[in-house]
Amino acid sequence: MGTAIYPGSFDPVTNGHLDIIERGSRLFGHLIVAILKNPKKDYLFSTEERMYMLRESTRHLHNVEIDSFSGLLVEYANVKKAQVIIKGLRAISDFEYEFQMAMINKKLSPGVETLFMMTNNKYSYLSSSVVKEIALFHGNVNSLVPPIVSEFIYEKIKNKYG
Ligand code: COD
Repeated sequence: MGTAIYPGSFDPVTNGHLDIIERGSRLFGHLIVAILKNPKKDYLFSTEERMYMLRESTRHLHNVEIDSFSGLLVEYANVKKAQVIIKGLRAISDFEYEFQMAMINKKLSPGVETLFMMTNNKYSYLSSSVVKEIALFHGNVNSLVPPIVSEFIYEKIKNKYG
């Protein structure tokens, strides 16, 4: 069944991410959801907060591990002995970027395959950025994110942007 990695920023995790995690966990023996720690990026949530929300949202999936990494994804995949990187695709715009990333990753580490999973059409419009924007303007995000994210996001945005 093997090990796969589903990498991302997850700032914060959305129902679109969760759908890919649930489907991915049925395809592999072990699925590692890996949060990128990029010091150059201004995240709304800290790495620990993003990990906590992912752990709470995936408690029901017993072969899913939540971890974080910095540096090159393929190096992390090799350390974890993962043969597959899972990416979610929503639109043609995702494809162009992800195609380039898959080619670069293949060049850097030919043994690691990238597997693309199409979005569930219920979530094809959904991204962490859209969720943050709705919450910033006090809109309701309950149907877009796991309950733990709804619980924290308004307070977090208030503390960050006043
Ligand atoms: N439906 C389906 N899939 C979705 C949805 C949705 N509604 N929303 C997001 N996704 C997918 C995205 O397409 C992506 O595959 C994944 O979920 C995570 O999304 P995000 O937005 O949380 O994360 P990104 O896109 O910011 O993550 C980028 C990476 C961390 C994967 C990337 O930057 C990376 O690999 N960085 C490490 C450095 C590296 O190795 N670079 C490559 C060589 S230059």
